[in-house]
Amino acid sequence: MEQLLQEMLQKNYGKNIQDASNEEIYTALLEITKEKMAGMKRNEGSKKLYYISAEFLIGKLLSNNLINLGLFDETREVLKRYDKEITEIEEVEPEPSLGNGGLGRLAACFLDSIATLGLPGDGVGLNYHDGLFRQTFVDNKQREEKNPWITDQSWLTKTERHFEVPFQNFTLTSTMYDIDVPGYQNGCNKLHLFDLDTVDESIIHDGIQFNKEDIRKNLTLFLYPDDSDEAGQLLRIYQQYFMVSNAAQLILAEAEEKGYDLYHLYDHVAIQINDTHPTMVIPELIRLLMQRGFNMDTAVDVVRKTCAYTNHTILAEALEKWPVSYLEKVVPHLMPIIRDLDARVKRDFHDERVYIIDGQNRVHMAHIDIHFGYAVNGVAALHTEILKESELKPFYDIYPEKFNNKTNGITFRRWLVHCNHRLSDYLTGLIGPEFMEDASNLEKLLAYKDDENVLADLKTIKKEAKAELKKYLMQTQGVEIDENSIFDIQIKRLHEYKRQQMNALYAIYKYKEIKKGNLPKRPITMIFGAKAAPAYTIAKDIIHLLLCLQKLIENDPAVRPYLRIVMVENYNVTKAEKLIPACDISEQISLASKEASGTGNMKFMLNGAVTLGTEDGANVEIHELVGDDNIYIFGAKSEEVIRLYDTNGYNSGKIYDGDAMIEELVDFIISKDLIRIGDPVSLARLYKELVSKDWFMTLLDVKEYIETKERMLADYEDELSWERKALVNIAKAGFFSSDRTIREYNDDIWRL
Ligand code: GPV
Repeated sequence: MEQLLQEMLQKNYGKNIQDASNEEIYTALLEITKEKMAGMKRNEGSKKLYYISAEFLIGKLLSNNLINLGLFDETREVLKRYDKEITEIEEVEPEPSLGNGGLGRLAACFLDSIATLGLPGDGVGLNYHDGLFRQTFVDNKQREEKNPWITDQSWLTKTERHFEVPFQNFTLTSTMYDIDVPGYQNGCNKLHLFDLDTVDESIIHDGIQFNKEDIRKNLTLFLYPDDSDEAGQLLRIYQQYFMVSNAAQLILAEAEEKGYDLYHLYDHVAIQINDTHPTMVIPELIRLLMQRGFNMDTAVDVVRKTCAYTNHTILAEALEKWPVSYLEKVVPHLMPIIRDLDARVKRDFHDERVYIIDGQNRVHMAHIDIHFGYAVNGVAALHTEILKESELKPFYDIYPEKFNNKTNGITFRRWLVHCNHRLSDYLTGLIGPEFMEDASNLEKLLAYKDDENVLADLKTIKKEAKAELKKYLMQTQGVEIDENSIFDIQIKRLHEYKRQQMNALYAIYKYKEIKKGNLPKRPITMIFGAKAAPAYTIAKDIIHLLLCLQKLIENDPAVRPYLRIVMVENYNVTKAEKLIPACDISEQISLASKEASGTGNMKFMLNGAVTLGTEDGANVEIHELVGDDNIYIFGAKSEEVIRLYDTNGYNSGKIYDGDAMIEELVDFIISKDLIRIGDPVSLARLYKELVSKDWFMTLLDVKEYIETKERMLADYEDELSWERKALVNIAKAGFFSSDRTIREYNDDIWRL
C-alpha cells in the first residue's frame, strides 16, 4: 500500500506522502481502491438479484471498502508512519445523501451482505444530486439546505448505458452511474444509480426551493421532494417511473445479453421491491415484455414469478396511493396495464379491501405488489404477525403462502469493525476472529459474564468512546459534554410514532426535579439526532421544543451540571458511527405496533448499550434474546394499542385532565420559561396536539416511561451488573447480522 500510495501521489500531484494534504491522500486512496475493485472478481451465477430502492444510505465508503478488501489495517499503519490518522483523512470524504432513515440504511447493509455471501445481486436506484436536505438549526428551528455530495473524484463511475424513458409528452435519456460494492473477502457487486444529464442544480434557491414543473432540470435533484401539493406528487411519480423503467430495461438488457429465454426470466432474475416506491416496475416489465411479443397473460405470469415485495410500515399515510388522474398525466402508457391488473383482481375477488383501484380512483401500490408478486415479507416477527393478522389480513387470507418474515439486520463490518475498532479488536483478542465470519460466535463472550476484568475492560472501552464523542461534539458543534455522565441517545427520523416528544417530557420532568433540589446521582446527557420532513409541521415543532429545552438548560447554571440536552445537527450515517459506540442508554420508545423493526436498536446493542424500549418491532426479539434482566421494557403492548385504535378508545385529554403530574409536564411546553426562548405558535400547536389528539398515545405511556428510565439510571450505578448487561447485549447481537437476514432472503425468496 505504501508504494501504491507514493506512486499515486507522485502521478497526481508530484508529491510524496509526507507533503501531501489530507485531500490529496484521500483522493489517491479513492483511486487506488477503485482500481482494486475494478480488478476484483464479480459475483456470478445463473440467477441474479436486483434490489430496487428509492434510498441507499451507504455512508462514507473509503474505510468500509478498505475493510472489505482486507487493506484497512495496512493502510492505517502506513498513514501512521507518516503521522497521519485515517480518521482525519476520512473527514474529507463527503457523505452521499441518498437516503433518509432505516429503509435506506437497510438497503446499504443488504448490499454489503449480498456481496459478502458471494451472491450476484446489484442495487438499482437514483443518483440524487442533493439527496435529502442538509439540516441546520437557526433560531432553535430546523432549516433545510441543499446537500450536494458529488465531486469530481467520487465513487461513482459513469457508464455507457443509456435508456430512453417515455413519459406522457416527452422522452428522457438516462445515464447509468455505478458504485462498486465489494464483499468482505469475497467478490464484487454493483450499485447502479440512474441520472439525467440535463439536471441543473442552479435552479435551487432559498434553501431547497425549485420549480417543480421543470422535470428535465429537477428530476434527480432531491430525494423526497416536498409532495404537499399536486406538482410535488407528480414529480415523485416522475422519479419513481424513471427509476423503475431504467431498472426494467437494465434487467431485460442483461438477460438478453446473456441469451436467457425471457419466458423463463424468473429462473435468472429475482427483483426485490423495497417498499412501494418501485412498484411501477411491475406494470413496466409487463409493458416491455408485451413489446417483445408476449401476450398479457404470459407477461403477468412471468412478472409475478420474478417480483417480491418488502413492507416496511403499517402506517396508513406511508402506504402509497396515487390518484389515477396523476398517473394518467405522467405515465398514461402504464394505465391500460394497471386497469387490466385491477380488472383481474375484481374478477377473482369480491372484496373491495384488496382492489388495486379503489372507489375514489386511487391506485394502491402495495396491492399491486401483493397480487402480482410471489412473496411479501415484513421486517420483524411482530411486524409480520401484524401484517398477517390485521393490516394485510384480507391478502393473507387469499395468499397465505406468499407471506413470510425476514427480521432486519445490520452489517457488522460497518457497525462494529469500522465504527468501534477498539471493541472489535478487544473481542478478537478475547474470543478469536471467527465472529467476523459468523456472528453467532459472539456468544462466546458469555463465558466472561462474571469475569470482573473483562467487565472492567468493557467499561474502559465505552469510556474511551464517550471521550471521543465529547471531542467530536466540541469540534463540530462547540458543545462541551461530561464524559462521566450517562449518555442517553435517541437518533432516528423525527416522527410522532417514534415519540421523541415523550423523551422531551422526560427532560421536562428531570429539569423540574433538579429545580426542586432532587439532584441525580450522576449527570445525564440526553442526545438527539433527527431530521423532520420539511412539510411535517408537528415533527418540526418537536425539534423546536427540544432545541428550546436545550437552550433553557444551557442558560441555567443550577441545572446544567446535572442535565444536558444536545441536538446533533444534520444527523447522518457518519454521525451515527460516532454516537453509537458511546451510548449507555438506547432509546427505542415507539408506540407498540408502529415501528416495523428498527435497526438502530440492533446497532446500539452490538456496541454494548442497554435498550430502553417498548415491545415493538425488533425490540421484541432483542428482549427474547437478552432476557428480562438485560433490557428495560415498558408501555402498552401492541394488542392493547390495536384495540384502542379499533374501538376509538384513546382519549389523551382525559389522561391529561386526570393526572396532575402529566398535566404539569405538558403545560411546561407553553410555560413562560419556554415561550421566552421559542416560538409561541409552534409550542402551542404541539401542546394542543398532545392534549387534544396525541395520535401516537404519548400520554398513555409517559409515566411508565419515566419510572422505567429512573430505575435504569439507578441501576447504572451498580457498575458490574450494568457492564454484565452490556456484555450480554453484545454477545446476543449475532442474530442481527444482515448476513443472517440475507441468507434467509436467499433461502426463502430469491434462491440465487
Ligand atoms: I415505509 N422505514 C423508513 O426508514 N422509511 C420509510 O419510508 C419506511 C420505513 C423504516 C421503518 O420505520 C423501520 O422500522 C425499519 O427498521 C426500516 O424501515 C427498515 O425496515
